[in-house]
Amino acid sequence: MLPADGDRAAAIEARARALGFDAVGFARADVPLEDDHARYEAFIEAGYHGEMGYLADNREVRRQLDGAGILSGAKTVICLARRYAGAEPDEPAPGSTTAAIARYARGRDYHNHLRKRLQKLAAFVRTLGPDVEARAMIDTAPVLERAWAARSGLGFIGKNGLLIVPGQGSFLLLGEVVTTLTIPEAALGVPMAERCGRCRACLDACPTDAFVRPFVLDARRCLSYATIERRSPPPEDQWDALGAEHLFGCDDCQTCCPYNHAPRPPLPDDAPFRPHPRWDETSLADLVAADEPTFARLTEGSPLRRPGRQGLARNALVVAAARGDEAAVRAGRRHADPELAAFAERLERRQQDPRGEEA
Ligand code: B12
Ligand code: SF4
Ligand code: SF4
Repeated sequence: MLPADGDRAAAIEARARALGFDAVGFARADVPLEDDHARYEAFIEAGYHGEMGYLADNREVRRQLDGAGILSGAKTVICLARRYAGAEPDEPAPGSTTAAIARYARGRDYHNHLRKRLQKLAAFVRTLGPDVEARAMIDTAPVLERAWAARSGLGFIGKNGLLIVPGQGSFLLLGEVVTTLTIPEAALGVPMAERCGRCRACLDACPTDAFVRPFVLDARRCLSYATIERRSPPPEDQWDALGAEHLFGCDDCQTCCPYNHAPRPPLPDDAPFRPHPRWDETSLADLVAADEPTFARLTEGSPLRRPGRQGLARNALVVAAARGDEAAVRAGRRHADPELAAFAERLERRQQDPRGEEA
């Protein structure tokens, strides 16, 4: 028997929690974003997206969910968050490869395992009425995920731009199920007021001063962009900031946030986000020297595949130079890929002559 109108939200929430989601919120999908879309337009106009051309595509589609671009006739968006870090007793050893990987990326690729859970939730939603359509999304459609999550009352956007769920922090990933099913008004979330107060720890902690002002990030200056999304080598003026601890992604504007230090429930023991042992067994020199088949094996099912073999090797070289890891830098200089070898040489020259007086 189908749940009565008023019970639908409760049934969906129970199913989402059984699928491992830590927070669930509902919002109208047929009311377009206004302020958030204007912020997004301003971000693109300012060129803050850098080489991420895909962010500038489908600009109108990003305003709404109920058009043909996402799901015609959509009425509701179910916003979900899954926590991936925090409150674990076992931080990786400082100086290890694992410690230089952002927390979300130390285990399995969330695009794969969270998508499967979202698809299961979408399948469940389709059973809740005749002809109900539902589409699961996680970085897979041109959607402003944080803006919808904020509208659904999941949490608030902090000055670091991240969605923070009070009691859970910001080390969480977002996903959505958009559907033609309607949810009673009473179950829709109420957006939360921002709760940063006078704190500005994230703005001060950012190693590259990437925030133009609170809430607004110039992605071109963000180390996450430099190590994951950028296709060209990280610019020399970011090498020091990348330093010894930014092989892939950056958590600096989150580790300092008081919301990530408040007591939180422990993560489930079998969490797919648990650091994969392969990173403790892989040295920076291994990452630098890897040929395509080795890279494919090392990054199987891992977010670290995203920058490609050359990109990850370049990141490893920057970290190696900062750590004084000569074996890794040597592996770079001798690399069969002439671009990598030249990059390793530039790094080495800079180390010997940090002020560039040689030239
Ligand atoms: C492109 C992208 C990046 C880029 C650009 C980030 C950026 N700030 O724009 C780079 C590569 C730099 C990046 C980095 C990271 N990312 Co990213 N990224 C994305 C992606 C794919 C699109 C973001 C986007 O559209 N940016 C354009 C800007 C304009 O939109 P926005 O950042 O969403 O901002 C909106 C709201 O914040 C709001 N807003 C902005 N200002 C204000 C001010 C006020 C007062 C209010 C109320 C609201 C508000 O309006 C904006 C426009 O709608 C999303 C997934 C998605 N489809 O949404 C993941 C996503 C945002 N990333 C995520 C993560 C985890 C990260 C990193 C932590 C990874 C890491 N450890 O290295 C860092 C964090 C950097 C940071 N401080 O933002 C998560 C964030 C989860 C969360 N808790 O918020 C997302 C949602 C992926 C996911 N599915 O979970 N990312
Ligand atoms: S992820 Fe790192 S570099 Fe990017 S804004 Fe946050 S602190 Fe700055
Ligand atoms: S560090 Fe402070 S200012 Fe930044 S998001 Fe957290 S509470 Fe807000």
